[in-house]
Amino acid sequence: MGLLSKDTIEAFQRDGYVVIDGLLTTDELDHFGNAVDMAVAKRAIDDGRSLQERSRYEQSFRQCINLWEDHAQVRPLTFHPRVAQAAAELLGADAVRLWHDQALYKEAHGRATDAHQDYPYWPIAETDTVTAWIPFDGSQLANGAMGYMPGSHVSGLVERVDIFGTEEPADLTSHPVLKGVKPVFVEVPSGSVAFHHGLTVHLAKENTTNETRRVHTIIYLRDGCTRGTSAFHISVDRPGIKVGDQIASDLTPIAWPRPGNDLPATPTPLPAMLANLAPPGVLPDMGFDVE
Ligand SMILES: O=C(O)CCC(=O)C(=O)O
Repeated sequence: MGLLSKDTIEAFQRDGYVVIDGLLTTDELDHFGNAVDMAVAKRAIDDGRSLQERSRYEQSFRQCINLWEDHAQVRPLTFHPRVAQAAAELLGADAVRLWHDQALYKEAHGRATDAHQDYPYWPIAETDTVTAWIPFDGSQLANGAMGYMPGSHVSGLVERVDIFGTEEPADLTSHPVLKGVKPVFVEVPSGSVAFHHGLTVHLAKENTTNETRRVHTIIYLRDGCTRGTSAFHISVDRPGIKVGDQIASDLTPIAWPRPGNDLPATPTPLPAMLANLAPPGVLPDMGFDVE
């Protein structure tokens, strides 16, 4: 049986984003919020840098990828059946796989997130991807609310913006293809989940408050998607998926539907050669311990 209304699915197809209320209970937010807090703190333990000492990109948020791997308490959130079912229905997919999860903790006075599309960062041939953005305390304009450019996912724009470098990137919101479109900043109530398509141009405000904006995100792709290019990405290079092959491995398991809502097994550990690709804490630890 479907979870989402026709209106919700149509809004996503039209705008490239939608906020869905009531996907998580208050108990789940408390429980998973604590689990992700602990996981992020553990990943950050060896990073003594102040916000100012971090890179421009890192000043926007502390990013911890694939917490589901090394933190068993986070796994039921990353594979939350209702959130994953909603993602599948938005994509019109019979099944979705996980691309990866990531906590995006925008710390007090963290910088704005530069406008970008996600899909150009991923070597996936098909564009059927969607991100679930879960703020444990809801999100407000003051603490880093997301903004979306409505319809940008069907504008034909596919532009890789380098938001990782030292220079301020070109402002994608002013791209000629998007003339007349303005970002819509959205406050997400607690318990709701904001979804955006991989081609939707999005950005986030700075966090002007003294509290961290605590967000966990889950990126899904339609089951059956294939690797499009040889551009490096951990989600396909780690399991050795070749260009043209279906993206299917223990690192990108089916998120929905799962028989009996079981949880996927821990994937094959990260090879040592890939462990130091990212700043401290971004990727799962080598020889991690699942609690
Ligand atoms: O949370 C943010 O500030 C940015 C989120 C984002 O870019 C994403 O989830 O794709």
